[in-house]
Amino acid sequence: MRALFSSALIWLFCPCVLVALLGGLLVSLLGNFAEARHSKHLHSSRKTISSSDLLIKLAPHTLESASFIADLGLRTAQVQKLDAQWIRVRSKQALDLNALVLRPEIEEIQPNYKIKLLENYQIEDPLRRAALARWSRRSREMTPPPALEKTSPPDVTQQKKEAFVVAVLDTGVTPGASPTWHNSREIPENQRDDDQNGYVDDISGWDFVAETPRPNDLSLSATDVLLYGGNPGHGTLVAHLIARLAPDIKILPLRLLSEKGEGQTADAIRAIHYAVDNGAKIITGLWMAEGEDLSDGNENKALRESLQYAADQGVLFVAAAGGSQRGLGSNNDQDPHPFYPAGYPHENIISVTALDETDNLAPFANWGAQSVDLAASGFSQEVMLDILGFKLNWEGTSIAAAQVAGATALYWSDHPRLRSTEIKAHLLSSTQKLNVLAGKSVSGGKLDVKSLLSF
Ligand SMILES: [Ca+2]
Ligand SMILES: [Ca+2]
Repeated sequence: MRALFSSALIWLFCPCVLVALLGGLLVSLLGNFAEARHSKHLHSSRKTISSSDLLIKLAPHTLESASFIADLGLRTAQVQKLDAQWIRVRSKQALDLNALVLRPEIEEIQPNYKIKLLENYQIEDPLRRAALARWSRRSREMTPPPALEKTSPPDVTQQKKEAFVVAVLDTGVTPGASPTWHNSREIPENQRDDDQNGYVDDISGWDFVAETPRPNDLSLSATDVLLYGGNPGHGTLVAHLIARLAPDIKILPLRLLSEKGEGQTADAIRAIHYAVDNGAKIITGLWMAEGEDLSDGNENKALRESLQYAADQGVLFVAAAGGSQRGLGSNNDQDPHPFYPAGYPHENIISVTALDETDNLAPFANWGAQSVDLAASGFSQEVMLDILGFKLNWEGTSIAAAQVAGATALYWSDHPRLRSTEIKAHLLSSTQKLNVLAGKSVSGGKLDVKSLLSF
């Protein structure tokens, strides 16, 4: 028995020594790396420092130099341009970060942080889940319907409204679920990038997950949907809600979340730039991004800079404040514990939380006197995905945020000369003040569409 115990102790002890040795080695490596960081504004997570999927910000005018990449010793690396300065570098070989960070051409390095859907809905009824699976299979092959021929030419006001674009950065949108943006500079299905924007045949948005011109809202396999619910059309629902409030505007679907509701910072950056560069005035981003942890010195600077790009171009970014970050019934004040992008200080971000049917804060909803702008209903009986052939009740801050995006689009398309800062100010000023939101949001009120439209 004693021998058995000793033997067990040895087996326990050996791995401990090994772990300690490896840990020491890791700490030493990280220590060297941390020293380099101080001199180069390196933004990296200690947990993911060994990541071979990195976002690198190059000094201006470095990007065109292909020899620079070869010079780094990244011959087997995949390099993808994200914007004017940021690139994504994926490598199967270990990257010598200490060498990279010393290069004068490199301004920043960070991991390609994950993003994920805030609220992934579950459908309890197996019959409805089966219907969803059938719909998902159809959605996979669907192409957008051709633009409808109108019997009479639209008047000037109507044309202006139809030119107003809201980009839905989400799980995709099922074709036909909402009026869809059309890229008139691109010829479909000729395998050419006619408008030279970097995307081939992108006539109605882009799927950044699968790299195809069909940003359709997909679900998991039929089995997964039946067993687990899968993605029950989050992006389609968001587009549907926006179009219900603003039926004349156009939805630009950009799929950056997979059917599991997961994505990455690199695609968020590309999608934000795509939306801004193709004329979207409002972007919805109802997901959360990893990487911001100031206590650990981590920053998702790449995402922040793309949101600043949108701000500089006068584009609003509607974000869901999220919920249940620390569990139901707990303190959901996100001022001291913000999550992102809703919690960023950018002036163009509108952070929305959810109310229940009785105009109380929904029990799951986050709030924040400085970080949450306003509230809207997150428990709508009217909200349903009727394209599925049955009614669904949904809840969450995504629903609230989608309604704010729709109302803002309706108002802004009526007042196209107003700047984004004015639109946001009018939105917040026109809210219906509620005691439950006093001290828990910037405006202290809930979305009031009628009041906003008469502002
Ligand atoms: Ca193109
Ligand atoms: Ca083409």
